[in-house]
Amino acid sequence: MNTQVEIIGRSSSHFTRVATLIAHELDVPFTLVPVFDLLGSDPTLFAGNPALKIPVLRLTSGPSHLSQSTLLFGAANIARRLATLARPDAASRLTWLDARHDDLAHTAHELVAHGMSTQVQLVVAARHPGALSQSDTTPIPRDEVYLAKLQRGFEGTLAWLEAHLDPLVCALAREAVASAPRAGTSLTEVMLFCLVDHIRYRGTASLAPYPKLVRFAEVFSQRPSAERTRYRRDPPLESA
Ligand SMILES: N[C@@H](CCC(=O)N[C@@H](CS)C(=O)NCC(=O)O)C(=O)O
Repeated sequence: MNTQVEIIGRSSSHFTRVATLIAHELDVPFTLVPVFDLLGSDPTLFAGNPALKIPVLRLTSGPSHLSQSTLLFGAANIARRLATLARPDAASRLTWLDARHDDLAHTAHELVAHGMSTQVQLVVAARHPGALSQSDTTPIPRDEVYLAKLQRGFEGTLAWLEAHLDPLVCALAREAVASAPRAGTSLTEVMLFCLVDHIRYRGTASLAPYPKLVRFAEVFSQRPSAERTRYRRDPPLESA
């Protein structure tokens, strides 16, 4: 492959981990370019993402004097693009939802994506109390009311995923037994793993009510791609 692949993000971010874990699953070599300041409001801090979010995928190709870069924003978007760069045998390890119509799997995917976004808000709220009420463009209720609803919706989402985990994994794996380890995986399972493991890492909610999700994450964490992307702080860049 003569395309240089960079993932701009951070090793403690669950959305970034979806992208990096999938790059490992797909055997696509990449460089992680760490972002240290998530509170900045200059898009250049986020590799040009106007939404001021990570991860961003930067693909650079061509000889150095003529090289051209393409940017892609968003973990799921990045995952799909990485699949186009993978060898066919590696690409087939990952399955996507659109290939079939399974109502349970689509609803679960929506809730996993919602849970991931809520987790971002809960982490921000925990670190910067008052941050959620400071928007001058969107009328947001007082912190406590907003946070209580956020937390309630988060717990409801996790409870739903706990209750539907077995049929969900069977549907995604197209197999009858949910617990059997398998070679491939799906975007939905990668996202669910990154979410549950991030809740453990950040302590945003108790995982005690969700033993099936915990077990799912334990089994998933044995995949080499999961081991290689464990949550951690990125070391500061060496100054030149
Ligand atoms: N829609 C984006 C969401 C990404 C996202 O929320 N990333 C978090 C890090 S896990 C972020 O950029 N947080 C900084 C902020 O929200 O200010 C995606 O799918 O990748």
